[in-house]
Amino acid sequence: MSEWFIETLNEDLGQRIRIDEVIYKHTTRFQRLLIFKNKLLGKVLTLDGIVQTTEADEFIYHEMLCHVPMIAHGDPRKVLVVGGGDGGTLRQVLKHHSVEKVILVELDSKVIEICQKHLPGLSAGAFEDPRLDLIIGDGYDYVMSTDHSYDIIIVDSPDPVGPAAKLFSSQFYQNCNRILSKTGVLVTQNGVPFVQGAELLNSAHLLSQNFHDVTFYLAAVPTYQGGAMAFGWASNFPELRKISLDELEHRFVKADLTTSYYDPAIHLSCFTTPKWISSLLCNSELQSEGL
Ligand code: AG3
Repeated sequence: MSEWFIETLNEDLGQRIRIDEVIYKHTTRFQRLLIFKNKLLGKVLTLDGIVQTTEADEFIYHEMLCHVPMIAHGDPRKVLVVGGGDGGTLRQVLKHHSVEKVILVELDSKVIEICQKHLPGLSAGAFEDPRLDLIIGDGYDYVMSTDHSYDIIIVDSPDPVGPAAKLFSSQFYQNCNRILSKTGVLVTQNGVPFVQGAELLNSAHLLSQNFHDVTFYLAAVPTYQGGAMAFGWASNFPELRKISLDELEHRFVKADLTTSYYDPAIHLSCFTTPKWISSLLCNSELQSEGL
């Protein structure tokens, strides 16, 4: 009899993944960590019963979370990563030679430790990079209190349940805006719209209250169940979304990135959302105008 991991994100729809071998299981002060092996997915990291990343499809999520804002910016030097203790985001960010400093603020040091040990390919040495300043602490508190400014802020968080919920709040977004450089951009993981429509709407509403240019872009990550995932995009510099394919190609070649999902054509097309998502977002804009 096989043992199955059953995800608990949604009451009405779920996914199960066969546990071929439990690699690590531990409850920290903050959350339940589980790493297991699956034939199709490689090692799977789950937090509090929700798949965070897998060896097989992490590249889609991490490349899209990082390269879309960074290539759009063109010359990102200072980057803030909130969460992302598995190191996947950090590895992609550090691929950009323009980056001088990355601050990564992770709440749970255990995530960093066990991912480096059991999922070493995710960070691939990124935690050793001299451009990194690692802070073990609450990303929310950091954003509320820092005076540094950032070209790119990446929120690589779990879903808005439990300790991560405040990373989806208006106060948090307001302070992200405060510490963002003039041509900077904030990106967030925003769940899977088909199963988490309310979360998307909520973020759209709160982001629009705090930034001039707000939208979402999409990528289908197989183990984030229910269809394409939405990434939040918030800036005060709409030009970042008007970069031509030629220019994107030029920047991509110059950045000399090795990628398996991201390329300039994907960059342009990921901002095209299907009609039902666009209407959802339209409604949320109407709501914020009414405030
Ligand atoms: N953070 C995003 C997990 C999203 C899971 N949510 C979902 N399936 N709706 C993952 C951290 C990877 N660095």
